[in-house]
Amino acid sequence: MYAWPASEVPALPGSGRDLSIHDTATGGRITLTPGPVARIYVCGITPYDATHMGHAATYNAFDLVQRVWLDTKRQVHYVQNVTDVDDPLLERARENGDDWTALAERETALFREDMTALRMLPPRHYIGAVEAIPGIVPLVERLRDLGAAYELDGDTYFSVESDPSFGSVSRLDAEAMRLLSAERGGDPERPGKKNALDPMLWTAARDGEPSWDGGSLGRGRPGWHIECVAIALDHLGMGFDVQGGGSDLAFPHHEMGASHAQVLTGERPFAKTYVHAGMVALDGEKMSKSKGNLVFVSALRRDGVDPAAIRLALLAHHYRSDWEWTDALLREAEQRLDRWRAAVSRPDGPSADALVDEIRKALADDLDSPAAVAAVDRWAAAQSATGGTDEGAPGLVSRAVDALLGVAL
Ligand code: 5CA
Ligand code: ZN
Repeated sequence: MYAWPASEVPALPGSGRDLSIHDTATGGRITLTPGPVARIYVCGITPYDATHMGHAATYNAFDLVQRVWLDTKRQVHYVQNVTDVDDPLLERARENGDDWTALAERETALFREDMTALRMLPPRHYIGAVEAIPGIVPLVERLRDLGAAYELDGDTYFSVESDPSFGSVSRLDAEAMRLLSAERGGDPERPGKKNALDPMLWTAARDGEPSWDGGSLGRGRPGWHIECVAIALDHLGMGFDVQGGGSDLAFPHHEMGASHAQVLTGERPFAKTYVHAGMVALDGEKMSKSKGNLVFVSALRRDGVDPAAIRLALLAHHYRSDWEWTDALLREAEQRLDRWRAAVSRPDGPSADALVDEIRKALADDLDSPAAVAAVDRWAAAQSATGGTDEGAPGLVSRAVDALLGVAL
């Protein structure tokens, strides 16, 4: 499906630095040195509600990854999915007496508008679960033929024991996996499974639910993890540079995806690095559609909040930290935006060459956006205190803040 329009990324003098990023699977830093084309897969939304600040924070982190790569003159092959058929979407549609396809289309359209307003660069391939079904079915059949999948009352499950490296993404112990599996879409209590953790690959058609032709699997719909595997393998192949998402995706989603792909291809790794953003909370609890404690990007925009201020509020936090959304953060970001805009609107200012390098250095250092923001703050403070005579400086700052942080001044 179509994604959304790309905002222009201004070119900067010199070249950026290679990105060193925290990898969940090793628990340490990895310096990424992709070839001329960097490959990234970022898990997309399940479109049953609007984009909240938690989603926006996660997509902001991976937008920064793209911007760092573009600044090193690489091309970026970025793929994102939309989980446009899944249990929570069907449940929400049922509760509201809504048509599930209409709900998914409406919320996906709103997501596109939010991403555009926030200057998040679009993926090159934006693929819905439904449109991926013809590619998913043969993968599930292959897993079954390899002995890595089995049938239970018409449903098809993946056997986690078929992957000797199962567990290597999240590195959790069995008990933690079991708890998270129950919380995050798994069914560890279902009798008859070979291993309680085994996830569904293909759900047999159920009354009142949509279903598709599954070839030898029978009619049904795809499981969640195989959806992202099929899309990533189709558009990126094995060994792509980064798989990204919020920290709630490390297990089971990214763990299971890695296992599916590794068993299917006999190769490792699925992704070279697994990168996870922290969780944004509201009133002390993780912001989530199921809890309903949400601040929506679209609602703030409707209230007249400048999307650049929303983006600055996100950038003020390190992507790996868990943090709490408050109105005060937004006020602070609005004031910062005003200061930065005033500073770049002058005809000259203090030299900004060192600032560009500071922003580059901060982002290359595990996407340290708060350090990048602090560096721009210092330049803006110097501009307002003493000014400067460099006529190119305000324009350079504006271009750097846009190219590297996605904020239009
Ligand atoms: N469709 C699947 C991924 S394939 C999914 O998790 N969709 S989602 O709509 O629930 O979440 C979309 C992205 O936002 C995921 O990367 C998720 O980890 C992230 N996310 C969800 N809630 C928060 C939050 N409160 N803070 C930060 N990131 C969040
Ligand atoms: Zn995913």
